[in-house]
Amino acid sequence: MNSADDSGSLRQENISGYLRTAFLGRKIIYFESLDSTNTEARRQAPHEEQGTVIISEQQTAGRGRLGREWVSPKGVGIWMSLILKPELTTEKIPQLTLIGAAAVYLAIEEAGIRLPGKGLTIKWPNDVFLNGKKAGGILTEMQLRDHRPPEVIVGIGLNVNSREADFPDTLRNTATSFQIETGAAQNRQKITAEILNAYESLYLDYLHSGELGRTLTICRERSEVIGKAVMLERNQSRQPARILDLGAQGELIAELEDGTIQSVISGEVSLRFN
Ligand code: BT5
Repeated sequence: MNSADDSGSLRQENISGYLRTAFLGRKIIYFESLDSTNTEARRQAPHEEQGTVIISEQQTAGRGRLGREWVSPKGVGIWMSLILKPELTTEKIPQLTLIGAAAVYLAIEEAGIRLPGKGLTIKWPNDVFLNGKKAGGILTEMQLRDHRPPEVIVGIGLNVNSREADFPDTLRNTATSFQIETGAAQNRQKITAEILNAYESLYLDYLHSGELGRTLTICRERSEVIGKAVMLERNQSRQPARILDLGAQGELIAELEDGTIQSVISGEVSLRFN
């Protein structure tokens, strides 16, 4: 993509044609470069309506969870943040991350992208894997103001057309993209719109029913972790466990070595494969 020809960019006009949403992505604030779309969304949330989306072709300070870095090179990925203002109590907010992962799965189906091998899986609660390597992640953040619905920022990062050379050496063996896995460049504009289409639908289901419904079905069926032995990492502690299932609220149900069953809420732990 060069600046004279903008037809490949993620500007609003290139995405709108694929959108079927009522409110999500109807306003896209577009940047060629930004520190982090989540940081920008936090700045904009107080004066933006629910549904506004921040997109940048590149992030210079893309963020993962717990202060980790998210590598976001120019023009090869989808780096976007959704501004939501749900009437939900705070314990119901982490589930918006699972909706993000499920929306990415549905979007890829809807875009007709076929992946060889085991395809797209979800490593609870926020990682999108392709054939066992990480291709995306979700970062949900919240800011509270008095007597108003919380401002929730759902940041979605997806490596679409990244090539191996786009990843630093430290990620070469663990990161992948749709282009690497399928051998062909994919349409970022359509994928972006399909994520927004799927997100809005799953989000409205959740708000109306209070249940995760289809999100839970997808996160279970496409789980990278159910049935596996993992290390639960919290702060400094590490605990071996076997993952049995996801509960109705999207929590992880883990069996510890002594046979006790524990449910784990997202945000509390990271999972590491042994
Ligand atoms: C995540 O964190 O996976 C959440 C990533 C969210 C990124 C989006 S992009 C739009 C929005 N704006 C932001 O600033 N962020 C959001 P976590 O589970 O903590 O994983 C971070 C780890 O993934 C890093 O420590 C690396 O090991 C690895 N990583 C970093 N960049 C990667 C990439 N592009 N592809 C695959 N793995 C990556």
